[in-house]
Amino acid sequence: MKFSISNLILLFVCLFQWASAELVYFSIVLTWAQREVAGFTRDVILVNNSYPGPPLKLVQGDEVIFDVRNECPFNVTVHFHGIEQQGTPWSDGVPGMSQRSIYTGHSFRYQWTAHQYGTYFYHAHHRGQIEDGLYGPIYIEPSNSEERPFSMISSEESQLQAMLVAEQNTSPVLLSDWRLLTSEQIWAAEEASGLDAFCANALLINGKGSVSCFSREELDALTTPDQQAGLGNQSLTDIGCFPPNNAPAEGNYTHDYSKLLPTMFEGCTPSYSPHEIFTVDANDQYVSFDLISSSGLLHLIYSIDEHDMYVYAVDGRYIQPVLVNAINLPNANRYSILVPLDKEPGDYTIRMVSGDQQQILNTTATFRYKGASQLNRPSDPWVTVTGLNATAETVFLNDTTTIPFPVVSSASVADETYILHLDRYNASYRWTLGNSSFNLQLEESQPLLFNQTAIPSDLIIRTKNGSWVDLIIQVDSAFQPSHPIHKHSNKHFFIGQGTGEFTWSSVEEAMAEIPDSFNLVNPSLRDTSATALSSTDPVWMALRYQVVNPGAFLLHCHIQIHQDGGMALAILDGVDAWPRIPDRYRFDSGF
Ligand SMILES: *[C@@H]1O[C@H](CO)[C@@H](O)[C@H](O)[C@H]1NC(C)=O
Ligand SMILES: *[C@@H]1O[C@H](CO)[C@@H](O)[C@H](O)[C@H]1NC(C)=O
Ligand SMILES: *[C@@H]1O[C@H](CO)[C@@H](O)[C@H](O)[C@H]1NC(C)=O
Ligand SMILES: *[C@@H]1O[C@H](CO)[C@@H](O)[C@H](O)[C@H]1NC(C)=O
Ligand SMILES: *[C@@H]1O[C@H](CO)[C@@H](O)[C@H](O)[C@H]1NC(C)=O
Ligand SMILES: *[C@@H]1O[C@H](CO)[C@@H](O)[C@H](O)[C@H]1NC(C)=O
Ligand SMILES: *[C@@H]1O[C@H](CO)[C@@H](O)[C@H](O)[C@H]1NC(C)=O
Ligand SMILES: *[C@@H]1O[C@H](CO)[C@@H](O)[C@H](O)[C@H]1NC(C)=O
Ligand SMILES: *[C@@H]1O[C@H](CO)[C@@H](O)[C@H](O)[C@H]1NC(C)=O
Ligand SMILES: *[C@@H]1O[C@H](CO)[C@@H](O)[C@H](O)[C@H]1NC(C)=O
Ligand SMILES: *[C@@H]1O[C@H](CO)[C@@H](O)[C@H](O)[C@H]1NC(C)=O
Ligand SMILES: [Cu+2]
Repeated sequence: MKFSISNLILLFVCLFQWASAELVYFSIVLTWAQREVAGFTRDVILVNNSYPGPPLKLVQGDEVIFDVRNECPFNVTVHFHGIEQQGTPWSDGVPGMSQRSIYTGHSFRYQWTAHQYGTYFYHAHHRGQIEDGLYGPIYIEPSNSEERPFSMISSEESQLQAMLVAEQNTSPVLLSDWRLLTSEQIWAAEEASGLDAFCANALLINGKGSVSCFSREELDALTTPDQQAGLGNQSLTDIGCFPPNNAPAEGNYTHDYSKLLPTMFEGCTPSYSPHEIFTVDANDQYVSFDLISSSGLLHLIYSIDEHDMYVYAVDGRYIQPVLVNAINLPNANRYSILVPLDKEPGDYTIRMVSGDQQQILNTTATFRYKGASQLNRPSDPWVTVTGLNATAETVFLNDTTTIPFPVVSSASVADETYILHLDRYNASYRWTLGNSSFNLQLEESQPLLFNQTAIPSDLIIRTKNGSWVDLIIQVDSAFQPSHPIHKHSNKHFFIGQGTGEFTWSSVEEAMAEIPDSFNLVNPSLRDTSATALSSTDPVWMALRYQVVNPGAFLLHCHIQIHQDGGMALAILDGVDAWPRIPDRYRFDSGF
């Protein structure tokens, strides 16, 4: 048999593809440099000279080597949000937990296997650096053996085919908020003033957006009744935010307002930067996007004027598809959507607005049908600039009721229960998640993976391998935002929630009295679950997971200033089956 050159090239390409499906190298260089974002220049963490970072694309089953070289004038680490790190707890990227932080001029090699499929993202996990722009998408193409949920949308063959093709061509959309100050400026001002800096300056879609300033009259007219209830006789600041001297929002602590910096709570200057344009082809019938919230502060409500969205995956896992018009994304959650391209061809506005009560903030992008001329009218919004329904028909995703596809069952009874109190701690900007507040300095202590007693014991819970664990997150005080609580390593079930104090000692006991507050039949499966807003009463939520991956993993709020302020807890999963750490990870923080 004789090989032609083209046959040889084909053979080479096949071998190369086979080889690259096994082991993927991805290396990034982090630098700290001035960039214009949202129309304003500030220092930003660049990933290979870009903000946001480049996407990492994998196929389920791939092994990844992810090298980080730190050229920033400060320590960094990189975490892979939602990646379970099964068997590789040393690659989770959390300083003081799984590694020492990477200092200037050093590199670190993360290595893990993509056992899961779907949408994730990598992001900074050292101090507040996620708010300095260190994040990028991760997409893991599902293997063919994973059943798709699309037949629940349509049973028609041509439709199914169009949805499969749309999924193959899916693209990530990074949604975020943005501040004009760096994370260290914000943290220093919080420590000096005693205040929780809960206002952003702009919202961004794929790193693009502008700052809009509403007039006093516009702001007063937009202020919602719920906001007015919290404001009393005060008004929103010129950046649409609650003022720093608002008692309900900041709690009853002493403050030094003279230590605030301009733009933290007020000081609006408009900018006019290009926004993102998504071009779609009506011939495709559907387009798929993977929405990723890399927001540091605000929940984000996302909608495409006049269009429906089928949400078909959440946090990197298929769900029974749900038809909605708007999604309120808690920080760090991901939603994959299929959008039917069945509207009059033209330009439609994509609207993203703050989903949090403390601030009115918005941005836009364009959803453009390829080859079409402009609509001869503005497109009709589903959602108002304050995050309310703009029509009687608008359907919001109900985040707590998404059903995994296929349904996965959780144990009916847990082996271990931890009731974790989430509250302020001695200052507006300090927080607890458990009995104590996790001091930010502890990030520089010996990693718990190597030394289980490196930090105070009231910041640690210890679980047994194989155990089913219930985490009851009890938000103790009223007037709290929704807290997106993220558990590192494997996913958890969101099994219940309620108002008031969780007065029982276990879910089993609570279920005997309030069964309707729980769902053990087809609960949502997540890596980040948000507590309900608590305007007037305390609230609680119950999360259940099985310990399958021994290691030191953080549980924390994904509102970055809350994590900085101590809303975090170390979980030593599987202390009875602790892993043997490879020497290269144990003894060195770099190579
Ligand atoms: C980032 O830059 C480095 C050094 O220039 C290069 O080797 C690497 O391939 C780049 N990574 C990506 C993801 O583009
Ligand atoms: C930076 O990281 C090194 C190595 O982990 C650590 O010794 C040092 O304390 C860190 N420095 C700061 C300022 O966090
Ligand atoms: C606003 O209300 C507070 C008490 O709720 C009161 O102390 C203060 O004087 C009021 N300020 C104005 C300007 O009315
Ligand atoms: C605020 O705290 C002070 C000191 O602890 C206390 O005297 C005061 O009653 C508190 N005020 C409110 C409104 O809770
Ligand atoms: C925010 O919404 C207002 C009112 O709809 C609009 O005029 C403004 O352009 C929007 N801002 C951005 C940055 O899109
Ligand atoms: C928003 O929804 C509520 C409740 O369904 C409805 O009463 C209201 O009319 C809607 N708002 C608009 C602007 O249609
Ligand atoms: C979501 O669904 C749950 C369960 O049906 C319900 O209790 C809750 O009120 C819904 N939430 C919203 C915001 O509609
Ligand atoms: C926080 O406040 C509590 C009770 O008021 C007090 O016992 C504790 O010492 C304070 N902790 C710190 C770190 O200030
Ligand atoms: C573990 O950390 C504790 C607390 O810092 C320290 O006393 C102990 O010496 C450390 N153990 C090892 C083996 O380094
Ligand atoms: C918090 O304190 C309670 C009561 O002392 C204790 O049972 C529980 O284990 C503590 N939790 C943590 C995380 O230390
Ligand atoms: C931990 O428990 C899981 C689930 O029972 C099991 O599959 C795994 O082998 C255990 N790991 C170790 C190291 O014992
Ligand atoms: Cu929080």
